Amino acid sequence: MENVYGLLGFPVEHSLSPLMHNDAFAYFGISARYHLFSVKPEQVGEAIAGVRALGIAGVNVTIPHKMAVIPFLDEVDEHARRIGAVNTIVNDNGRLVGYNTDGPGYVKALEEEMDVHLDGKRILLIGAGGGARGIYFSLLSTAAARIDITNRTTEKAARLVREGEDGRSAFFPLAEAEKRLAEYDIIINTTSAGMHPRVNEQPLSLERLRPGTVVSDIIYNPFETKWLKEAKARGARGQNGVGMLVYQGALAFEKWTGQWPDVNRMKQLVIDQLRR
Ligand code: SKM
Repeated sequence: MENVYGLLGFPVEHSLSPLMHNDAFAYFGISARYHLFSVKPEQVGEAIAGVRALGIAGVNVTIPHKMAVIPFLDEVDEHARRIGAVNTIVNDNGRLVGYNTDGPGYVKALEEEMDVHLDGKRILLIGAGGGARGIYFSLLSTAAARIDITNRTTEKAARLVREGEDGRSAFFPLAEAEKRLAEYDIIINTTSAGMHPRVNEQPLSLERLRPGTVVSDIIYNPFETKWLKEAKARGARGQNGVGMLVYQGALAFEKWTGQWPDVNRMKQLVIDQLRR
């Protein structure tokens, strides 16, 4: 019988996950299909009960349900619990286990796509929302030298630094981070500034950017934000959000099937679709 996988979210229509996963299932000759499930916020519990009742083999979870699904699961792994968000559920013979592959996917994409070794690196993270949390806690498990956070408002970012309980992190207001920009080897935007339709906004001024710095933006719509273009024009090595999307999917695929998919193939499919 064909295994069913899918994405729970609201909205979900825009998702590129079916493209990546269905191609990978076909590639490995796995009899399975990945579907989109539009789930209203008030029906998250029923949706998870549906996953159980129908024996759905695994799901991804996207905005706005990543926190809301947690109470309905049988187990949540430590990393996902720390982040407070689940994006991947494995149905292990009726036991629903939650994971978060967003942060680990981001870090893997940074290391593999950009050929970056994080040991001893000084990193600046912009933003303190859901995306930042996953990336921050994943970076804490690397040997990076500094993982500082800047954000438009203080409260959430300062809380994240406190939660991290790690001597390698500090919070800086935006203006201060802009002044210190040349101190960083890697600068990561996790905010939605620059994302469609806010395409003219930028998360932080790049005036003091040091050429050769890795500048990474988790946005992939537009394919390259104005900010990322400017960073490249100033001599940075730029990375857009396609890598994170692909690697979080690859890690989920591996949890479901035990197989590591061809990430370059997944990436090409996504790029072709986005460039259409
Ligand atoms: O965490 C991922 C999720 O697994 C899939 C997704 C998508 O298909 O748009 C986006 C992210 O939230």
